[in-house]
Amino acid sequence: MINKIKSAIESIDEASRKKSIKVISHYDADGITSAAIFSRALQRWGKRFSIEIVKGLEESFIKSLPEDHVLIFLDLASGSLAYLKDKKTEVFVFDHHEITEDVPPNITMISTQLFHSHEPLSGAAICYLFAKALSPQNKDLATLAVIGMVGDSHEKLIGKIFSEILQDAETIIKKGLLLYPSTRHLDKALEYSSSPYIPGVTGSYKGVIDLLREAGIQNEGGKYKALYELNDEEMSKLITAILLRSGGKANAEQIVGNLYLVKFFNRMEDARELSALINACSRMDRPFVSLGFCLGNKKMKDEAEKIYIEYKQSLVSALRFVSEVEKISGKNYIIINAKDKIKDTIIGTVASIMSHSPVYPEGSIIIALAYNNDKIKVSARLSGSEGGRNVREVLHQVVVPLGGEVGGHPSAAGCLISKEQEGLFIDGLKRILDVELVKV
Ligand SMILES: [Mn+2]
Repeated sequence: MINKIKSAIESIDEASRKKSIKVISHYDADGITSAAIFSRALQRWGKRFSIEIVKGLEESFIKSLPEDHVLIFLDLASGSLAYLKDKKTEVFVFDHHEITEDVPPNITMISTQLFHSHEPLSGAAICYLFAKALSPQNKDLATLAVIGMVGDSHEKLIGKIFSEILQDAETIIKKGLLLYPSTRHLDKALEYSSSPYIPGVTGSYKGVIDLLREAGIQNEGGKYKALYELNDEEMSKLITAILLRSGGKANAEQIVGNLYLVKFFNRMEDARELSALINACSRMDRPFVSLGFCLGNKKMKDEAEKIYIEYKQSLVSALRFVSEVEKISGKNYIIINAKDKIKDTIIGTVASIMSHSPVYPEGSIIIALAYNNDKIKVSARLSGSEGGRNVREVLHQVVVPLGGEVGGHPSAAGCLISKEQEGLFIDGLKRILDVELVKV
């Protein structure tokens, strides 16, 4: 891949002599960190460029892109090659998503998908390889690549390339409970974090104190250590105490893993927390604030932290809305049509939190809808960890006849439909969900 990157650098250099560069990146934490890495690298390279952050690539958007610019896509576009092949300008794609067709000749594609037996890398990690090949000075951007890897849940497997990125970023890795931020006082982190959800502890300060006492973790002068400061014995006692509380709903594999600690704005931070903060800004429609934050702008940092708090508040009110609103429910499923009461950018998170909540039995299907202008964002989740019906397949059966496309996995999937199809979609969904699956 590194040779492909080097030749892409030459091609971009050549093409950008006559034209200005337009970078288009995805709005999630991986896309924002990709954009931050790329813009810093281009700036140091002395290139003229502009940046646009998008939720996804629609045909009309691609058609509207100027052909007097060099187009560079980050963390997206692998599924949109059919629209891009008619562009009469140089197109570069740095991505890791599935490539759905042959790469047309006008597109230079740098993707982990093109290399068999390649380790899974996020978009930001690929952008970092580009930046580092451009100049060793860009090594200081490695932290952003770590945040991008974590943002896309690619951090579990530490392959050769990721391991080098972790080293470049001087990351501290510690095995422990997957609770973030691991840099915050443990009592507060346990009380406010819902992942993992600990019955009787999450949301209850008294429950937190009981749990910590049970695990033998003392406070010093009224203050608890942060999770990453625990010694091995304390960490293992805490994990055992949590597993006992979960009543079999959690297992060690799910709640134990690597904590990644990176230096950001001169402080030790949990990469998962930084990724959550960046995502929050995008979901609150302020992706340029998190981009500024990633680039080290102090004012944007303050702004991003404010937005993060607002985001958490809007999640809380969305969850309250969900618990109070009338739902369509049947055997093993529940449909919530939030209309314009919940933002389309947070409906997926709301569905995920519900699927982890003890309120819904294992194997329940949760489907949530929210308006996005003239479209409706649909998010489907399967509750619990023991499997059940394939929710991607369920959506597929309803949406494909309506002319839509479904993305995701068997336990978490989503799609976009037009608002006119609201009634048809819900009726179709009920029809398919009400069908009992006969086991053979
Ligand atoms: Mn990505």
